[in-house]
Amino acid sequence: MMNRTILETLPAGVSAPGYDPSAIGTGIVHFGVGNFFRAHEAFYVDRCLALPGQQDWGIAGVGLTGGARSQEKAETFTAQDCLYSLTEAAPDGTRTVRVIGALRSYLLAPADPQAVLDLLADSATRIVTMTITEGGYNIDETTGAFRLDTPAVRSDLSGEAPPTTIFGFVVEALARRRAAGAGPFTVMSCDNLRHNGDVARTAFLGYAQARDPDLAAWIAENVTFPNAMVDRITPTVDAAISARLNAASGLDDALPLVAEDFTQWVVEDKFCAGRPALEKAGVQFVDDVTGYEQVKVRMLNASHALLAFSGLLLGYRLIDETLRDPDLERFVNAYLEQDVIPRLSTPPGLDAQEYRRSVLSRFSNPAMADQLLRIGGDGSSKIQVFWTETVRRVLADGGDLSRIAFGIAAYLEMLRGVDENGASYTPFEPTLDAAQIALASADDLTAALALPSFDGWRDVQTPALTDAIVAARRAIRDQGVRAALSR
Ligand code: CS2
Repeated sequence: MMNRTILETLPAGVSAPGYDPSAIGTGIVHFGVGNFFRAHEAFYVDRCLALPGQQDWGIAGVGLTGGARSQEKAETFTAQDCLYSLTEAAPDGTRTVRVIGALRSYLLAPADPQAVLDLLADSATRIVTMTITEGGYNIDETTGAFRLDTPAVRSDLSGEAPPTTIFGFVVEALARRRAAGAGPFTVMSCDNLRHNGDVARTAFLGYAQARDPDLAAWIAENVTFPNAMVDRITPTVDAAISARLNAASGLDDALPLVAEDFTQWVVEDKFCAGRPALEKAGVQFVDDVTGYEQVKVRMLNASHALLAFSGLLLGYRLIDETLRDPDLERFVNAYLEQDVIPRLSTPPGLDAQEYRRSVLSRFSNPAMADQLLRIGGDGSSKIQVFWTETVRRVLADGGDLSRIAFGIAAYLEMLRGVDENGASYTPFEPTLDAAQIALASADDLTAALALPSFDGWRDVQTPALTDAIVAARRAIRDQGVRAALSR
């Protein structure tokens, strides 16, 4: 395993952090240390840390889930002094490898909740960031409110034991900071949500309100929740990919990462307790991210999901394969050009057609081997976030429902876990239970429309949309995906 001692003698072609990682302070606490965070936020902060006067902005990572695998992950991070290599892969096959040193420590919350609270309460912590997935904000999609009735939230609210949810940790830490006069920190979501900062605000204030209305008022007054658009495709790294990355870099890294060479972070400049000089590291600061996130979520993420669901059914496993299939390529272009783009308000200077071409070319990057099971995973949460606005708009203006219906049908047929060649795979659906997933296999093709996946437009759902979904499912089952696609 690699650690700090190898920084002096890195293999040729691997860049070291432009600073001494052991001399960096911690100014940011991040919840959810997944691959995307490591290739995105940590990558930008790593660039900042190399600039003069920026050495207080190292990141402490926090894992919220317990269990043996999380324990092992925490031990590996610690054994590597939280260093890891990032390979950036361009479509033409060019690769660069750098060691990222921005992550300064890694804490496992279930193992030591007090250490996490102490860190958050420390006035050196000035920003709390998170990648907790689209479904992680505990929002009821039909009412838009924070759900107080889940067992974990109820237990955290009871205050009988140390917190287990991010809401419990952050709000308890803010209570301590308020009592100690330590001031607020910024709370920043790095998930792919519409108005991710506003969603985070709803969630944390919803929790705080149930705990203590005075505290909630203080948070509303003092804590900022910037909205941000985040973008960098970062595949899952399995043992085989890890071995290939290490063979190419010459490192012995237990946590290697690969990401596309493209990266973007557009952020509202609302940081109540200071921030690193991210604008010098390639981050765009804007007054309003709405247009950027609309384009990102409705074009990139939505078409990603569409290709993942239908590609899995056709027997593909990687996203670049789906775009080499002329039927899928035609279909996703039609979806973007006819269903999405006409209903977007793009930010000034952003050309939607150009964005479409760029997104599809990024998906086609063969150097990435990005997995459809990753992209299509947690589909139930993603559909609500990525498709809802487009579905609502098409329903409202009476547009053609056929492509949307096909996408929903492909999602439900995909949930059955068997492709058209009879090969099985396991869809990853953390928010659905087995009985819900089983609805996708019912003979009654409307039964699965009760899934929460479709809550985002339940109030405007029409019989015409239901009929079109049922017809598309019937066509997929009877004639196959390809025939259903060209209907
Ligand atoms: C993907 C994203 O999993 C998904 O839903 O669409 O992870 C995508 O790769 C990133 O948002 C790219 O920025």
